[in-house]
Amino acid sequence: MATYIQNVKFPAFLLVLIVSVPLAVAAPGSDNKPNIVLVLMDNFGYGEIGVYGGGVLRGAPTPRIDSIAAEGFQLTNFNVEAECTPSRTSLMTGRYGIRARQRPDGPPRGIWWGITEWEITLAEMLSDAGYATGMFGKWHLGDTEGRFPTDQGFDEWYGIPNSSDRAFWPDSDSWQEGAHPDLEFTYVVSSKRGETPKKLEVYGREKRKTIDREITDHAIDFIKRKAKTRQPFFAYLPYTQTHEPVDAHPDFKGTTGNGSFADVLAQTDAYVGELLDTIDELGLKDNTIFIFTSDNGREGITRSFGFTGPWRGSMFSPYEGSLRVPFLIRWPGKIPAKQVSNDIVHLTDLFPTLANFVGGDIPQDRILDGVDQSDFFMGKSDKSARESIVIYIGNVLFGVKWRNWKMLIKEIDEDSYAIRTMAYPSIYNLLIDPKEEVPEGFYLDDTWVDAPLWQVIEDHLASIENDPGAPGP
Ligand SMILES: [Ca+2]
Ligand SMILES: [Ca+2]
Repeated sequence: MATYIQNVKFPAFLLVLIVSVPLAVAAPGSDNKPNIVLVLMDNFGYGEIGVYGGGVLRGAPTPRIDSIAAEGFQLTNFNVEAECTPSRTSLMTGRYGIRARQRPDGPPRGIWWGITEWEITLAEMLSDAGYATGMFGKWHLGDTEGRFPTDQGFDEWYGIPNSSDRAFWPDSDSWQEGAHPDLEFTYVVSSKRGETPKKLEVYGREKRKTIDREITDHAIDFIKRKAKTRQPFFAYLPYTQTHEPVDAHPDFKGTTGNGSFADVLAQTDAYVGELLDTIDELGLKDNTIFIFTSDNGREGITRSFGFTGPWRGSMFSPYEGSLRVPFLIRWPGKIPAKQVSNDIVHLTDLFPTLANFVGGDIPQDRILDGVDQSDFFMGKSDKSARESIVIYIGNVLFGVKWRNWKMLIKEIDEDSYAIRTMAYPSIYNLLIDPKEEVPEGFYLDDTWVDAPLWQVIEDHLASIENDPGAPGP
């Protein structure tokens, strides 16, 4: 960490654990608890879908995804982490990714990434609250024994353990068999709770075309099976698109006439529509929380075709195009329809918020970074329960957002990915300069923002100092 940061003097006060009293939302008896369907896209920018300025502008209308906004709450300042694994850690644990990987004595490579068994996942919390839990899609939080989804609270899983990067390998002309003992093609796998995942098929470019179709089919089957019981369910769909390679299903390839990305956008909208129709036809609409979001902004690769809307940059950067993604939530009768807010919300907030919606337990023995947004989502408060987030790339702290202000103590060169440590932090007013084009070098009217911005960093670093790190592996 830079000298600049090390010199910060920590305030004497201690961090405050984010612990909330569960709301009495769910009626007694698990059969009255709301079902949860959570769709998580991969490397999917803020600007892809219609209600965020995409859709037809991107060559494919997205009426089904847009309908979630019409029937629910749309956030325009929903923040994630800058890459897959820390972001999925935030979602699953309610803790910033840095907390899962900060232990300095872990193995240097291979094992020490993702989350260890010690972490209490969203699926474990919901499982303990009486939920059936199914995951259909990409995990990317650990691929060794004891760390698969079905070791971490999911009753069943169909999908891929790691990144879709590996879908290139089987089709590569330059693949070298036996190059390293850890190297093997990724397989589509399935497992039940506690089982070793069964390898089904090699995940190559052909499989890439059909896997999101299969994820949808498996999830619909799960939802229909669970609807016959009185047990509430959590269906988690981390789709593999629109991570590269973006390969549309044969049913959609060429259908938009606007290229593979638009075809996949149309495909995704149709699949989300099938999920919504399933919920509605089963009579579960009013008793199901439906969420659509993404793990991080668009791909960083040149010509990868993703779109961040008005925001600068792409994933692996500290800019808004990396951190701000679509977030739509529908729960008819509980969450008011047609709501839009630009207040800051973070992916870590889903854990405590969903825990409060369902009467689940929030861990008391560890630091949670997420805050309970249930009052905000349900219209009982017109303000988000948080005003700030911290920004990391890997283990490096880049800066902070507070209200409409942003401070970067490091910037990144978007061509070379070189990190620049700023002698004077870059300050951006995101309402005046949404694209982060010109740091406010002479913000003489507004130097007061230093105080709240640095306070967020100081509080966060104090909490990290006091955090022993996740035990494991
Ligand atoms: Ca991702
Ligand atoms: Ca666990």
